[in-house]
Formats: sequence, structure tokens, C-alpha cells
Amino acid sequence: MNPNQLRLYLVTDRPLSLGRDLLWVVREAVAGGATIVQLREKDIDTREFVELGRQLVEELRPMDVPLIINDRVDVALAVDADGVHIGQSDMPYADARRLLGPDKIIGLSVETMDELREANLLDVDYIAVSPVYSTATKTDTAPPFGLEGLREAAALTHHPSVAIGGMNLGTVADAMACGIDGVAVVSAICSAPEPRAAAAELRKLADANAKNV
Ligand code: TZP
Ligand code: MG
Repeated sequence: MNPNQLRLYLVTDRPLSLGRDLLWVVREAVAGGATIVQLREKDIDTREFVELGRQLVEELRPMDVPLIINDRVDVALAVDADGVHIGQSDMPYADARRLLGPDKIIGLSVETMDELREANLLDVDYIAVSPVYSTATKTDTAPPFGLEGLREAAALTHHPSVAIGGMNLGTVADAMACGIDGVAVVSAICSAPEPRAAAAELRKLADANAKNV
């Protein structure tokens, strides 16, 4: 994939969306400048997951914004999403690749430098360095990389990379300056009073501090 597509990566979270419709939040975020969207649902029936995924594919495909499904290879296949994002305790990369084929996007979260080195041996499409900062959005994370760790991760990885965890208007510039390709954001967009304006400001900061401008 083109690493520039990772520049502002929206990860959805309905409970954090202040009661607003998920499709609306996604639409606003993309209008503001989100370049890729991950549908992340932790507490949802499979039926509803598929329905949401299908609606998002319809919405995003005409705009050339990839839709990534968190964890669920079956849901990604069912709705013909652009790819999946897997964590270290999800389906192993090799199985996900076999099921999805060579053309779908597969992203992998790495929580340690060792996992990052192992990911270098896989042909994943991107990695997420997780988390950069501790965040109330996800509390069962590994210890945070911090900026030093992120810089080291960006230098070591062979893959396009995004930072996740605590990315907001105050942290995006320094994170991008570590040499990553983009920032992945939950609360700074989903919980923003105006997701479109928030995405636009985040995008401007991410672009201004990107290595590939
Ligand atoms: N994975 C690592 S941290 C995180 C995920 C899904 C949540 C990031 O949320 P926020 O609100 O952008 O800090
Ligand atoms: Mg997962």
C-alpha cells in the first residue's frame, strides 16, 4: 500500500462517539481528512458487525478511502473490506494472509521491539506501534513505547508504520517527527465536538511533520 494512505488513520469506537451515529462520525472524519478507517467493534453481534462493515464499504469505496476491519477476517471477507488489522493474540498473520489472499491489506500491532523485529520477517502491509502513550481508550495495553521507543521503532521497521495510543493535537507533531507514516486516532476524533474539524487539524499537523510530503 501507499504509506501516505496511513497519514490519518481513524479507528472507530461507538461508545466514545458521544451518542452520534457511527456513519456520521466516519463521514465527518473523512471530510476533514482521515485517509483510512478501521471498524473496531468490541461488543457487537456478528450480524451487526457485517451490516456496519457493508455500509462503510459502500460509503468509503467511492472515495478511495480503505476500510480495515479489526480482528475479524471473516467479517472482512463477508463485506469485501480492504483489509484487516490484527493484534498479537488474534489470528496469526500467515493464516489471515492465506484466507484474504495477496491483495488485501493486513496491518499488525506490535507492542515490543521483539514483536517489531518478528514483523520484519512477515510481508504485512503496515504495523501499528502500540501504544505510544497510555490511554483511557484501551487500558489492557503493553507498556507504552514513548517517543524514544517510537523513534527506534520507526528506524528498525521495514514496513510502513502508524503510531497509536494518545495521539491528539498535542502529540501528533512529535510522533510524526519520529519518522512514522501516520497516526491512528480513536478519541481525538470520535469524541471531538466536531469530528470534521478535529480530523482537519490532526491531518494538517500530520502532513506538516511527515517525512514524505
Ligand atoms: N490500541 C492501542 S492504544 C488504542 C488501541 C486501539 C486506543 C487508542 O485510543 P486513543 O483514544 O486514540 O488514545
Ligand atoms: Mg485485536
